[in-house]
Amino acid sequence: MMHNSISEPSQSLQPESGYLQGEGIMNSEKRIKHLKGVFGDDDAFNKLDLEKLVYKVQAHLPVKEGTPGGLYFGTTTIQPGKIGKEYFMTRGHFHANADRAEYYWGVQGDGMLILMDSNRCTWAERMFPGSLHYIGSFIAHRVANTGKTPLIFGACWISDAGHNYEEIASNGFSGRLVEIEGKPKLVEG
Ligand code: S6P
Ligand code: ZN
Repeated sequence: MMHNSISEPSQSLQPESGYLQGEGIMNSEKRIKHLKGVFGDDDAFNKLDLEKLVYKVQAHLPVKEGTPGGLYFGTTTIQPGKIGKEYFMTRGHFHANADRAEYYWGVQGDGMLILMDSNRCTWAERMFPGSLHYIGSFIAHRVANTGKTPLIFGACWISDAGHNYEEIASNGFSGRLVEIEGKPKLVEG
């Protein structure tokens, strides 16, 4: 049977800013106070205003978390800034179902996608407007803003991926992205 109906989409995405609007868009924020233990320099961390915004996430989660076969879509905006020499960045995670992959892509600004495999080998890929990143199975991922303007990136992931934040909270990544002589560098740590 044919429905003969034409409707407007329930959600929209502003292509230039990644901004999501419409039904059921989830918004969350991470301020300095939410990121204790994420950055290496505790003294620098303790000097910052606890309410300062580091990043925000918008997401469209159309099916219940854990549903096989669904997809989620999100936009993350990381403010420019550093804690000591380390750039503002996301907490980072493995997926709870660690073999589930994800796409990231750059929308605005300059950044670095930091990746770590299950042998704790860490590497990074440059992010810029239009950069595309396939994050394969068993790879932890976090993003740092290396520029002077907000870094905006998109993400699409599987609804039964879940998030394992505990592994990174306990053991971190094996490399940290710091600014040395004005340039981003991955160092042990
Ligand atoms: C979800 C996806 C992103 C991140 C967001 C914040 O799988 O990777 O939406 O949740 O970039 O990062 P994090 O590490 O705090 O979740
Ligand atoms: Zn993820």
